[in-house]
Amino acid sequence: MSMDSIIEKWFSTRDQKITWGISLAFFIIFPIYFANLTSFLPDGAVVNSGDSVAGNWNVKVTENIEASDSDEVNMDDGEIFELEFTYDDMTTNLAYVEIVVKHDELNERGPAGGPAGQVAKWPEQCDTVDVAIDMDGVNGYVMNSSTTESTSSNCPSEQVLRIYMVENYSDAGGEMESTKNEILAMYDDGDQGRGDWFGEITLTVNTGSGPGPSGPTANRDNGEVVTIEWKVVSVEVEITAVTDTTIS
Ligand SMILES: [Ca+2]
Ligand SMILES: [Ca+2]
Repeated sequence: MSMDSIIEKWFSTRDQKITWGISLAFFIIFPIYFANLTSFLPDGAVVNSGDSVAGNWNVKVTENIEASDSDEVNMDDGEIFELEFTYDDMTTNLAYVEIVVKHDELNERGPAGGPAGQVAKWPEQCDTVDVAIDMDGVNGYVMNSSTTESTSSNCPSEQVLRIYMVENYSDAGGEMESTKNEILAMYDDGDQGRGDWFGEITLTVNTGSGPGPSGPTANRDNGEVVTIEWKVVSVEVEITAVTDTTIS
């Protein structure tokens, strides 16, 4: 088949000419489109290919409190305070849930009076507060970096429990050498942390006393004031190119 007859075979009719014209247009347009793919996408869009731009990016991390509450509870010895809340919003990107439990020793004192009229005052003993968060009603969290149980030691006591939804979470941000998509993935909550949160805060009173068994001469302590705070914290990430960036 000669070249003339090939041309005649493929370009003879009007339809064939149109088909070739369209094909040629795509040959020209597609390389331009793929070379500039990221610029056609909205901010934060995910490109599922290896073509994402790698380089140096400034990463700014902003935390927002999505829900929170606090209670100051007058607890008796052995009393259990039940902490309960529900968080279901899927539109946020959760970093962590933080639970803070605080107490001091406010009400322990020695017995009034005595044989010589003096007040026996033994050293005070800090009460114990145990915190246990039950994660059964929540749809997932990062187990290896989260704290779901805690016990107080000295007074004043502040126990901070954080339950993370993002692996290796840090709010530091700064300059990162990566692709935009990898940076966004680093702060993704994987839809975890939603559901019914439940915790138990238990007070155990400890009372100071002199040597030997504690009796009427021991200190008195009928409970403690315990403050319980919780907050659901989301994270927003702003990624901007560093000037003098190297595109690899
Ligand atoms: Ca005490
Ligand atoms: Ca007390």
